[in-house]
Amino acid sequence: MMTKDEFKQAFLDELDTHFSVAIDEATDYELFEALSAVVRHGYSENWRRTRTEDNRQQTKQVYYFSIEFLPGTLLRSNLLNLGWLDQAREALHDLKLDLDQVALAEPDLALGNGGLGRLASCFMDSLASEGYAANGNGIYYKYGLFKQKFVDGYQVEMPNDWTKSDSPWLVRRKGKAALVHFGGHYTMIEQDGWLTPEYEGDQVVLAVPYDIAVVGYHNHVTNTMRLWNAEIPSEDEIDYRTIQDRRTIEDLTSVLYPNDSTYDGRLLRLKQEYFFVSAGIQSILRYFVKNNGTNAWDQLPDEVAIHINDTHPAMCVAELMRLLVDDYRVDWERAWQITQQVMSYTNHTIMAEALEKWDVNMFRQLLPRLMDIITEIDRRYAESLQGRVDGQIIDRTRIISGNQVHMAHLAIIGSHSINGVAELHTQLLETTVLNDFYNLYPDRFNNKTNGITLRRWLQLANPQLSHLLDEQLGSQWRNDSAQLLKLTKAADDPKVLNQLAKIKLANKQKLAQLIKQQTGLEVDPQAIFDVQVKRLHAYKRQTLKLLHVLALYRDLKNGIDHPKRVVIFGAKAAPSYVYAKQVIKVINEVAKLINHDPAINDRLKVVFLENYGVTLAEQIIPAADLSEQISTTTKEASGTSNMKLMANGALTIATMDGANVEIAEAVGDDNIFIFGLNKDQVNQAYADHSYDPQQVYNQSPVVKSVVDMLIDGTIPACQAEGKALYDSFVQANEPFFVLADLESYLQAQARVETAWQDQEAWAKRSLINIAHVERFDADHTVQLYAQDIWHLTPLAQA
Ligand code: 26V
Repeated sequence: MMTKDEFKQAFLDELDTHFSVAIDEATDYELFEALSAVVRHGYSENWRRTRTEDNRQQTKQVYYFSIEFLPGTLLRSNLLNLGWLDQAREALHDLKLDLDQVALAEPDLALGNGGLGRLASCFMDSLASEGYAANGNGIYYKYGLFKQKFVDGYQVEMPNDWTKSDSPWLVRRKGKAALVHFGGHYTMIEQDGWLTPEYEGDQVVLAVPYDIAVVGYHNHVTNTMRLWNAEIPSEDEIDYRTIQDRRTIEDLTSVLYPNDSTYDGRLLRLKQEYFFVSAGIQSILRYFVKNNGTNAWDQLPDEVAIHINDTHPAMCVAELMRLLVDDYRVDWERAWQITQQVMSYTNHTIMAEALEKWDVNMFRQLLPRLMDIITEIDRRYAESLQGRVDGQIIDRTRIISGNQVHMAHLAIIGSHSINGVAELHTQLLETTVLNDFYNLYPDRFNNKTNGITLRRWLQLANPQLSHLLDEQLGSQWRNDSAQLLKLTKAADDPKVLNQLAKIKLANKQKLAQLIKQQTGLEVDPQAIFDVQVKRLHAYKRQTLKLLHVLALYRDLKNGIDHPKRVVIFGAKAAPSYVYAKQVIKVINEVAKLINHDPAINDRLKVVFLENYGVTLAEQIIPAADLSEQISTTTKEASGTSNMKLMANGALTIATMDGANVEIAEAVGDDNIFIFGLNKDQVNQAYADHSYDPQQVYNQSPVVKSVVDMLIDGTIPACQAEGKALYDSFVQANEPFFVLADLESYLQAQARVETAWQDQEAWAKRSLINIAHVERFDADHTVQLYAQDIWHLTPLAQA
């Protein structure tokens, strides 16, 4: 434990030691660094002890391989988990400082794009908090996810050179470096009766780990997230001749998701994937051998689980095989059994475009030995099924088909567990994209619905609501979200409902200030705060929200009134995704039009906040009344902003897609607004091409009148983009059913408006949403992974 006064002293000491400054001379970043130094002292012993405890108890550990992590900021989250948050807040207050203000100096660690990377970070937090020995394994990108700016309504990407600010959370561990080999040729030579590859002309890259402590909640467990940086090996390790050589090495871990529209871009991505996979697996085996020697490989599955987060690390399967067979001389069959027991795989999308396939020639050039290993895995796979199943099924499920390496197939064939991320998503995997595999290996498939860490998304993001929950339930819910269900007892207590509404209003006032600061716009905190925050993608249908905004605008202009509403967007578009960028431009122009139209008189405001990311999400989500989860049914694997918004008392308007289905089940039909085509209707339309958007457009006056606003000159300064959106909606076989769902969506929004009229009933629905969040708590989710997939038991409490 740490008292307030101890904290204050420790903080002042750090400020003095590091910077020799008094408080009033220190910059915000110096204050942040001094605080982080105190925090590091708080976990360093636990960090060391957790490693040695794992070792002593021979506890099984999971290694979560993910090409993306999105931790956001760590100062407050580490303070919370150490149990020091209140003391720190009070100590700073005594010194006339505001912790939240100082915390703003910390930049987001943004080494990911969206849901997949944030899920990985939520899981890291939950695994440590549930006491599991877990390790993250990823890439130390020099440039994180770009910073987004709007210039003239267009998205502009600025580099995110985060390493410049010297994050206090990373520890470089040169002593744990590994060498990773690319390219060249090899020949198999016999050594003591074992065929071993001899390499020639390969490029050698030094992988140096940067470790970040992952502090568990009030439990003395501190795990590690390891990010690998590509560096030039020193001259005694390898002789590097040309500047070009050196540059290609440094480029390897330079950027997150390099542009994949060129050959070189794709090659770089493949290199990145192998780089962190090889370094990670080497370090796992090195540690295992240190503890067990080189003769205990059958124990590997008792001590190690390796998780493949989406297909990007699918090469884990082949790399483990390579190291076992080539370096440790384990028989192929035995190595294969071990590999399958160790590996598990999560699929995060059914969208064909996102299922990775690599050109065989590219693969062979970059990774000649690994390609041959994969070829052998593939050959044996086909052989094992020969004569047992239809040849077409074998052809469809092989890893190598034509000139492509199918990474999902590699992950599936090499793993004992394959899971989807929501019930509907798993069911769709089983019945559609992975149906052949499901028929072959039904027992390997299972569902693990995503979750979010309530520590970050409720305790830290919404302290006032957390306080109300303490008053109502005691503080136990902070450790055990099942307690939240008891909140339903207060569902008819007007006092509690009133407090809940007051807290929401206070959060909205705070967000209104931020909006004012960032955009200059005044918004009314009494209005409905209607929020859609997520990556910009056609299937997520920010366009549908846009059409609703246009419908409201048209009504207001025609004297048809609606409750006051502030529509808030946050979204980044992939830099090369032209359509997504057009959507941003149109939304920004529509916002400008509406926000400055005196006839609207503030009844409707549209706010598109720049640079959506973890920190901005923490500010927006607690202030939301309405959560927009309006993807085309079957397309959103799960979604996780839906869970964060629900936990903060927003009501959801949603299609029956991803985890929305389970949210609806949890809160009941009265407490959610469902609309749109269901999965059978969508799949039917795909199958028989029966969707005719032109027909919808021609037959529905409502649809036509709204969609026409995109091309009739209503919106100035974005004619081309407006036309592009219009064309996308009416094109034959439009895959996202925007017009098909529009009327149903507008009707659901009308139900929202009716519900909003009765504020107490709204607050009651909000309370019921909060009460049912346990199902979506990542603590719960990782327990299921630990039990069903990884077979871990928690570390004994230290
Ligand atoms: C999807 C697509 C769609 C087509 C074009 C390119 C492209 C690239 C990436 C992706 C998504 C890749 C995987 C992913 O991030 N999936 C997200 O994972 C979240 C965590 O499980 C889940 O909540 C989201 O629904 C899912 O989209």
